[in-house]
Amino acid sequence: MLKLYHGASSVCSQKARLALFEKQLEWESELLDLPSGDQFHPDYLKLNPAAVVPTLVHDGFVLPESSAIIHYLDGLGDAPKLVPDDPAAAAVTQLWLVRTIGVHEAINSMTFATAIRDAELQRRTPEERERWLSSIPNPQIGEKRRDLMKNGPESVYVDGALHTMRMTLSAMNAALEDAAYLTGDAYSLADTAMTAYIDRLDRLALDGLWTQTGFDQVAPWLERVRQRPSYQSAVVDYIPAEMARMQRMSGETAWPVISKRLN
Ligand SMILES: N[C@@H](CCC(=O)N[C@@H](CS)C(=O)NCC(=O)O)C(=O)O
Repeated sequence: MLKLYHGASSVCSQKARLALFEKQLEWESELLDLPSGDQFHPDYLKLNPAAVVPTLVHDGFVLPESSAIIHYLDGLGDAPKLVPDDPAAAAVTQLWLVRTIGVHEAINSMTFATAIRDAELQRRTPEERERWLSSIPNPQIGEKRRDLMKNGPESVYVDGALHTMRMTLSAMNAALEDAAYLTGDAYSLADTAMTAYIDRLDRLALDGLWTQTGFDQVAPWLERVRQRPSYQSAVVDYIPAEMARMQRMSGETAWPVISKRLN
């Protein structure tokens, strides 16, 4: 049996769920409440010592890392393979999976600088916030979040994220100039890997990162991948309307500052 430990609105959980639905696999859900700290429960830390989601468990085999998970899932079940047969297209698919590690960091920065910051500033006092930040096991991550909480869209981490996203969106745009999907005319695991990240930016009303920068192929691609049934089941069904509204509002407020930082 496949069991996925995941978070409702976490992008890398969405990515793993997209693969489960694309592959039409049966799976059991273990939903963690990340804002409440379920990821630090000692039982979960045995599966994922980094205290992050997602983690896949398949008949006792434990696999963290969303890109490794979706690659593994592609080898299961009877649905058509999402990694292309052609060796070059397969290698390009692999390249997109590797790229998503850096993309994840960028999306994490953009989300913490906007929607999560707004929510945290409302729900914790400065003392509670400091206790939360100091309890983060990896001090580098704690430092990054402290800066994002303090400076929001003016954080230096937003500059880093914008740099990563510019390179990523440029590579996407180039790939999509003469193909419907990232590795050609057929949907592949590269599209599964990238959907949740671009979708998050759009939900944060940061679509100006491609609509105002000449990366014209990105919006139609996002529309295409959103038309797939997997998008409704893996992403939309897990995002409460109020959260969707807050994400958009936070991003809209931050966009004037963020857009000035594009160069
Ligand atoms: N590279 C990892 C990133 C995992 C990750 O950072 N997950 C986030 C959610 S998208 C998380 O669990 N955050 C909880 C926390 O930071 O406390 C992957 O893609 O699986």
